[in-house]
Amino acid sequence: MPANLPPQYFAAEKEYKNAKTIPEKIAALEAMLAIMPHHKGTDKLRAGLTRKMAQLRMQAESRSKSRRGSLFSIEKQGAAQIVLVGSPNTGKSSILAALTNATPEIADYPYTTGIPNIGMMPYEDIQIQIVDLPPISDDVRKLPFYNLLRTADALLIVLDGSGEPELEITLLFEELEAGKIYSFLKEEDDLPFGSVRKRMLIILNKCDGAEARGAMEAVREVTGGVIEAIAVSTTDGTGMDELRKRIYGVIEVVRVYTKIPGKKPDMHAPYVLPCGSTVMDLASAIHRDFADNLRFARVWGSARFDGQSVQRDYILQDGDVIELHI
Ligand SMILES: Nc1nc2c(ncn2[C@@H]2O[C@H](COP(=O)(O)OP(=O)(O)OP(=O)(O)O)[C@@H](O)[C@H]2O)c(=O)[nH]1
Ligand SMILES: [Mg+2]
Repeated sequence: MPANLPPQYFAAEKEYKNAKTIPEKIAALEAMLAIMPHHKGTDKLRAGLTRKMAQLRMQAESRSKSRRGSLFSIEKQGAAQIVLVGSPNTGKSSILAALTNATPEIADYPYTTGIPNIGMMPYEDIQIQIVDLPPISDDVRKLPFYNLLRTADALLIVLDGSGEPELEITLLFEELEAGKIYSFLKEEDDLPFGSVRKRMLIILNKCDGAEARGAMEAVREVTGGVIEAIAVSTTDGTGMDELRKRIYGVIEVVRVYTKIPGKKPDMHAPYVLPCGSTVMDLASAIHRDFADNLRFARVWGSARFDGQSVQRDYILQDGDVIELHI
């Protein structure tokens, strides 16, 4: 029986063939399995891919064990790499599954996730990489993916809103701080040498029952409201659309579109730059020649009038259309 596979499957297969690391291979296989239609013609193929995935997972696990404490890295893709962090069973994998195409294992017992799962979250015209990690229940320096926590663009702190989220977050901060990873709660001068400060968003999950009443206030008592928090439920979908927006907000980027003089702008593939980037930063991101020879730019969007000429130090806003003149 023919498999009748859609074109997206072959795109994912190409990604699998080009993948250099085990996590990338696993991500591509996950995508292939997710896209593959369910019928008799695909049974054999599905079984083969599932077997391959199990082998890769075992390889990854034994590698991360033998390299305990060494660097475990996942190549950044898309506009930003953000990681889901939290105690066991809080719903990290459920959140990854709700936001992306990934199909991580989800179960009602703790320590379900053994190695990171990766997914891409589409947001309007960009993609954000989300990494679901095994749970944290100890000093993060002991974890094989410790480095990932330090290099990620932001941390999504997942708490169980139906449990004791204020306790969870207090412990989690202690565990992160043991690895010199801080939020923006503490004053600048207090931090020890080698510390990193991470943008964070608190996700109060499982807010679908009466147990979650009062959870938000309890968490705010710990954070003083300095770290943004959102109540969601992956079970009934509460807050999930808002969550996507907040995740875009926490990575603090702007999307800018470029246009060639006399032509229409390319509104499909924005350049994604950190908030506060200038026209010059955009030019450098495009090509050195642009940066070296930039005279001025014209801006549609944030400028006072459309097509206004601006200097190199003009600060770009989300959605701006820019025409560079060299
Ligand atoms: N009531 C309720 N249950 C949820 C929600 N989200 C996840 N769960 C359940 O919580 C359990 C744990 O979910 P996972 O997504 O596996 O949690 P995790 O944080 O990835 O767990 P570990 O990998 O073990 O750390 C599962 O039984 C889920 O069905 C939610 O919004 N509401
Ligand atoms: Mg999990």
